[in-house]
Amino acid sequence: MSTAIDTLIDFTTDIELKNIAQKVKDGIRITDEECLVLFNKADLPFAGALANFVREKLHGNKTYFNRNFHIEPTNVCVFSCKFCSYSRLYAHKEEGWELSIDQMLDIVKSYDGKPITEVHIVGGVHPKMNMAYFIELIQKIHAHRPDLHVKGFTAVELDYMFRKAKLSVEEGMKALKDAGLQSLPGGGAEIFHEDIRKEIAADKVTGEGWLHIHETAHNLGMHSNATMLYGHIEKYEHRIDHMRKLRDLQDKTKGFNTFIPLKFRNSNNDMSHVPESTITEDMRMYAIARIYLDNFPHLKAYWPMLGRQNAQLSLSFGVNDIDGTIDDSTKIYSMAGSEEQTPTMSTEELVTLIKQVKRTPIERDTLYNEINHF
Ligand code: V47
Ligand code: SF4
Repeated sequence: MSTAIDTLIDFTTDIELKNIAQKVKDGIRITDEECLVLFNKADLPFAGALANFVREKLHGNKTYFNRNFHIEPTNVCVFSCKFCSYSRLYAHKEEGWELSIDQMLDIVKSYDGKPITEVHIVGGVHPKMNMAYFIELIQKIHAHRPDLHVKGFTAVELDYMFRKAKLSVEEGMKALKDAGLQSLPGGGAEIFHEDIRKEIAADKVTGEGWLHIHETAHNLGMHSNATMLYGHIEKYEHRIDHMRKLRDLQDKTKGFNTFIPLKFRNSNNDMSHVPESTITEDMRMYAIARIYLDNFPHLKAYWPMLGRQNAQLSLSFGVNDIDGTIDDSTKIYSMAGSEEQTPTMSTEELVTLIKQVKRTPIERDTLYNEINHF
């Protein structure tokens, strides 16, 4: 019986695209050159059909979400990424916020009795918040609620913490793991390629440094995510370079759970003159990532940044995870101009959103163990 992908192959006249579709059907990894062909030539229906084939081969209709909240310890930051709408430079720290350990524990306690499975800790890089401070925070969260998975700290925060504590990456990561840190979020990756990184995020951890931190975490048995900030001044070649470095590391460690493309939002930052990508380009980005990153189990659309309707749309373009309930606990995207100014969704809303597009909602924990089918 002829399937949708056979029909796609039959009706594609461009020989390069036809060969790529055949490879995807046969489960053969595509090369960087072929990925560039996709970016340059594949229209949305073509890229989407291939990505959907991969997505359904891996997950069928299953679409994951989790029940989580964020803690953002501070928006004061020693770094000065040009795309960041959120941070207040350390020099102007009185304009920002800083939470004490007790205030953060109060946030955790406000979820007592609620079926939340994950706390995601991420924020600016405040020099006062050092290793000892975060070890105490993690230990106290863990002691109060041992069942809560602590996913925390971008490689940017970790790199700064470890250097300040004069610890190697391995020593630092081991100390945080011993305190109760269970996995790393994917932030801080931006674009690894030096030509772009030096323009948009000149003073923080390098691409190599980011990858080394994640590799070290993986070698200690921890899992992590990876992001890519796209749709600004980078070219397709830089996106491919970024994804290749992730694919190579994943071949070595198998420690990444999820790839999360993050659409650049242009409000209230030093790159406000750079136009945002179109929704067609966003969906092509998801689709091509799903096709290229054949060793990443999951592809996430982060709805607080993309908006809930676009996140719903992405479920037809390779995405199988839409993050979590969030509970209005993050400011990063509302400050950057997202439509979602107070991001929160109840479990019922997430379930409805997924069911409306005929996918099957599944609540997961951070490591993608299935908790509830709806
Ligand atoms: O690294 C900052 C991004 C990231 C803007 O691992 C911006 O599950 C767009 O990584 N436009 C931090 N993006 C958030 C993050 C994340 C979020 C959700 C889930 C996970 C996960 C990780 O936010 C930063 C940066 O790439 N960001 N400013 C902006 N103007
Ligand atoms: Fe600081 Fe992160 Fe903003 Fe860069 S993106 S300025 S590291 S908070």
